[in-house]
Amino acid sequence: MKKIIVTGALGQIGSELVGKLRAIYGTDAVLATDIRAAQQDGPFEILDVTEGKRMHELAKDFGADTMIHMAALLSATAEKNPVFAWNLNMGGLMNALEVSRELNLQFFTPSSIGAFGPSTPKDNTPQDTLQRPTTMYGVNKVAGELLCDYYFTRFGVDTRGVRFPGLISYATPPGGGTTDYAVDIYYKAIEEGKYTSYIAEGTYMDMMYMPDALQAIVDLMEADGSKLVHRNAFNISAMSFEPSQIAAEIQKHIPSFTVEYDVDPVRQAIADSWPNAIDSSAAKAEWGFKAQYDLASMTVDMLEKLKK
Ligand code: AKB
Repeated sequence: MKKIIVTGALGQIGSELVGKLRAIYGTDAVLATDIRAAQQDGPFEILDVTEGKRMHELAKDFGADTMIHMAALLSATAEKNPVFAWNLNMGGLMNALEVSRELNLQFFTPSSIGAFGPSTPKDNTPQDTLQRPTTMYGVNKVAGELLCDYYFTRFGVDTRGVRFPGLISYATPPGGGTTDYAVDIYYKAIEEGKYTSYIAEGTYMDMMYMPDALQAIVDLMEADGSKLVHRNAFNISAMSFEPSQIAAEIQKHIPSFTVEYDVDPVRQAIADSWPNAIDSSAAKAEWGFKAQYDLASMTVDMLEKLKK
């Protein structure tokens, strides 16, 4: 990666990824784009990813050799507006893949644990398994995984990607996801000393701390392509927990912290359709995926950073 265009650069992952990429490859090597304007430390352009011609022009003028396509609606928001989600998630991805084909760009886009469904094995979910998701987000993610495979086998585009679990960060709040409770809980623990969870006790989901997610993107993009068997949609996870376990971990630092439950049926149904814990062994074997943070070390870091 030398000249990288990032879509969705102001989103939960994009806003931290751009900083990391600029630290590694240089400020001017990363063109951040998003549908809304923002003050940036480096090159920035407004881009609606449903406008393929503008995406092509921006990537070409920048001299990009890499596209990191992050712009997408998350699971809960997509469920509220499925038609818009289809148009944005699939239209944006098609444009990004086409621009990558036309300009011969290396390509990354994330899939998600949302690409699995209720008939998927719930524990130690294999890399290659049944995928019949019951959400629009999941339908988009499965179709996206297949499209990325297609662009590699049909056109030779160097497509790569992972299935992200819920991502937890102190820097940028997520928006519209099912796993967001695991971020909100830290904010509320510090601000109010209590949290009301919209996800029921006992609901396990895979999670990862943002620094590990960003490192995974860089590591996969830098990996030797000849060693990749899967290329796209690698299962990666750092931990799996349910709400009372993250609450107990926070209580080790804030003993008075309490949690109540007021379950949101929409997000609970989505969570119930996802795995408890996925198997990341293909990512470990093919490109050396490794997470540094577990629940305990992530909690120490989150609380320390948020208190500041
Ligand atoms: C969401 O909850 O929608 C995302 C995801 C797991 O893809 N965080």
